[in-house]
Amino acid sequence: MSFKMHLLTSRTVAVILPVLLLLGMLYSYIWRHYRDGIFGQEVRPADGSSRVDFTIVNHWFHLVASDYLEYQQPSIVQGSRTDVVTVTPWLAPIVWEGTYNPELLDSIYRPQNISIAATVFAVGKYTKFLRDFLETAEQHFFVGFKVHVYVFTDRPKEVHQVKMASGRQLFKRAAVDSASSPLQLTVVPVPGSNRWQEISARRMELIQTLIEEKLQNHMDYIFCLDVDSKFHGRWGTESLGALVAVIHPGYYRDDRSKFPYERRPESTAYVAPRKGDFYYCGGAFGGLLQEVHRLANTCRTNFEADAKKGIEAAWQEESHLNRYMLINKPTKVLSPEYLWQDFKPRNPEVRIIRFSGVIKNYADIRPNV
Ligand code: UD2
Repeated sequence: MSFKMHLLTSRTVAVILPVLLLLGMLYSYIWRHYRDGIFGQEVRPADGSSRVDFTIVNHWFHLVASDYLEYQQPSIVQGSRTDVVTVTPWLAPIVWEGTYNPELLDSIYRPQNISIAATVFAVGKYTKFLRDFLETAEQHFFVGFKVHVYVFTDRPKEVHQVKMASGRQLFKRAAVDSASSPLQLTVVPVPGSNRWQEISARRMELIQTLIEEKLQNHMDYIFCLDVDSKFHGRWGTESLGALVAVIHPGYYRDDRSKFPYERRPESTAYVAPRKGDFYYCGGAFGGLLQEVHRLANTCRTNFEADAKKGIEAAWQEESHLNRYMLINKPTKVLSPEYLWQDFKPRNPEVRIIRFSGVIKNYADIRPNV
């Protein structure tokens, strides 16, 4: 190569290299802004590791109402419910009938095309509750929205019988609302157990795995529900929030000293005597995928740490959930309308029962007593 040629090549390299570098920096800057705008900021785990956990989609928190919808003027001086408390001390709404406008809420969430996963466990004889659970979910649970129910069971054949008996592969909601989409159903096979406590407690681990392996990037929200229950009224967009807890119907008028928290300090679920907000149900909770994943992961880890010490919390995963929610406050709290118990007479402040546990004979259905 001649000296001139050599000079030309080194000059070209000297010019092209910085230009390429600049272009690279510009590209990464633009991409980062574009990605954050669309997907939100990356959420890094609390332990400071570099593993990317989940992404938060900002537009979910941006509430866009239709310009054409007319509805009753909300009052700023007169609450629609004065007989109950409708906000927590950390300013999360407590949802009671009469505190929200369902049409307004649906009109905000429908254009977002959100999807909701629901998990339900039917292990052993609990499969007998599935038909009523699914059929009533079809009528009342997020009608008009994309809902996918995941049934965890050791008896998949019995779930298929429920599906066949309903006369269709998918549960259709046409009878309720012609605009609504069908309820999708997936059966997840799980092993059985000789102990009901283990079945109940193992749910957190399976929910965590489901989110990681199947739901991430496909669904927006998740609700985890007890199968021995039926829907009787609307459960819809008013229940959406980042972390959603349901107040247990059995203790909501009691002093917190009576809450059945885990009281042994050796347990990771321990709650001290003068602590506690509300006692929440293990039978219904939910929220955004990443929030429920964090909850399930923590409860499962704490449950395992206890097991190593030979401790099982007083109410299994419900105790761990209550401990978790005491520290990680729910952003939306659902009143006991969202999980009542059929054997309990309805109190006057409960104007509607939306979801309720059926009366069951524990000795008949549990593998152990
Ligand atoms: C309460 C809670 C429940 C759980 C439990 C403590 C409510 C309304 N219920 O209900 O969520 O926290 O206390 O462990 O808050 N299951 C089976 N097969 C079994 C046993 C249980 O599939 O053999 C599943 C099933 O989905 C059932 C759930 O576990 O709905 C909870 O079990 P449960 O209903 O027997 O517990 P229960 O009524 O004491």
